[in-house]
Amino acid sequence: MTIKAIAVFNPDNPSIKVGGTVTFTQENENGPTQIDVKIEGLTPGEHGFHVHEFGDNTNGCTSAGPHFNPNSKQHGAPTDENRHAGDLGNVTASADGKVDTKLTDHQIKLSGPHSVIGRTIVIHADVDDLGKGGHELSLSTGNAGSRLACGVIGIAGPPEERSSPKYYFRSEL
Ligand SMILES: [Cu+2]
Ligand SMILES: [Zn+2]
Repeated sequence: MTIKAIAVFNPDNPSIKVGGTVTFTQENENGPTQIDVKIEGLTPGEHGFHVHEFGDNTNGCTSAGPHFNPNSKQHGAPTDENRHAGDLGNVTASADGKVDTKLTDHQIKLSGPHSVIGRTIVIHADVDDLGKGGHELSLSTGNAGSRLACGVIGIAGPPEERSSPKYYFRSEL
């Protein structure tokens, strides 16, 4: 049975107008998850992109905690065996600050004990060095800098309910 989940980004700092949506689709229990990423308001270039452990945004994106890491691994690239389950590497923003891309990942699950539903997806200010940068933070966070925006991953409603995607900026609420 196909499971769908969605996260809507809220900027961590209202002066930074980063918004967007991330949709997750897993067609069967043992298969990969498709991740459709649409973000705007970024600086051009690569930005670290991860699932963090907690679906808690009490203190903005900080309360989402560390990278989701149920298997006690080191930080790595999405293609590495030794990686946090939440490590999705980087997404690249175009010259006009937009990301519109699709990822496929085998460690992101929408069911079972390691499901990411109820956790938080985070987009960072800087590039994730994928554990290879030699910085003291490389093996824990990829040294990807501050958390620009984040959204709790929830169960998606029917597509017709969100046929015209809306980005929610705090300044508009
Ligand atoms: Cu992160
Ligand atoms: Zn990580």
